[in-house]
Amino acid sequence: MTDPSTGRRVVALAGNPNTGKSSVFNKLTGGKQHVGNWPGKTVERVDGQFAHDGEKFGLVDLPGTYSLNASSPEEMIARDFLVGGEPDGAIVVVDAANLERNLYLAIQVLEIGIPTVVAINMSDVARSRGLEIDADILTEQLGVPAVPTVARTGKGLDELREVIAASCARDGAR
Ligand SMILES: Nc1nc2c(ncn2[C@@H]2O[C@H](COP(=O)(O)OP(=O)(O)O)[C@@H](O)[C@H]2O)c(=O)[nH]1
Ligand SMILES: [Mg+2]
Repeated sequence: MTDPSTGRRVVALAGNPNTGKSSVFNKLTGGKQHVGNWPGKTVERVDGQFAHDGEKFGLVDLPGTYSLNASSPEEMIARDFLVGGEPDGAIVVVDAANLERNLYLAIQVLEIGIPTVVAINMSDVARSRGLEIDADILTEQLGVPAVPTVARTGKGLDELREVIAASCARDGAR
C-alpha cells in the first residue's frame, strides 16, 4: 500500500532496542523527522522520508522490540503496523555483535512477506570483538538482502538506501 496523503511508498524500520535504529533513521532521512504518538498510545511515533533515484519514500521508526509476539504495547504497535498493510517494505536493524538474538525478530518480520532488507549494524563493534559477519552468507540464508552498516558513521547507509529502494520501489518486483 501507499501513504494515501503523500502517495509515497512507506518503509518500516524495525529492530531490537539499542541496535542503532534511530541512528539509521537519522542517516537515511538527514535528521528531518516528525514526532508524534501512535493513535491512542503514549508511545512515540517518528516519521521521516528519504529519496532514491527521484522517488521519495516515507520511513517510520518503529518502537524497539525483541519480537512480534505482542506482549508489550511497543511490540503490539510494531506488529500491528508491520502486518497492517501500510508498509511497502521493512528494514530490520540487527546488532552484528548479538546476531543470533536479533535474528529472532528479523525472521518474524520476514515471515510477514513484505520486501525486507536486513541492516547488519554495529559491524564495527562486532569486528572489534573478532566477529566478521559474512553478509553474502546471511543474504543467502535469509533469502533477503543483508547489508553491513555502521550507523554511527554512516558506513553502508548508501547501499542500504539503494537496496531497500530497489526492493520496494513503485516500478519494482511487486
Ligand atoms: N559503534 C557503533 N555505535 C552505534 C552504531 N549505530 C548506533 N550506535 C550507537 O548506539 C547507541 C544506540 O543507538 P540508537 O540509534 O539510539 O539505537 P535504537 O535504540 O535502536 O534507536 C547510540 O549511542 C548510537 O550512537 C554503530 O553502527 N556502531
Ligand atoms: Mg531509537
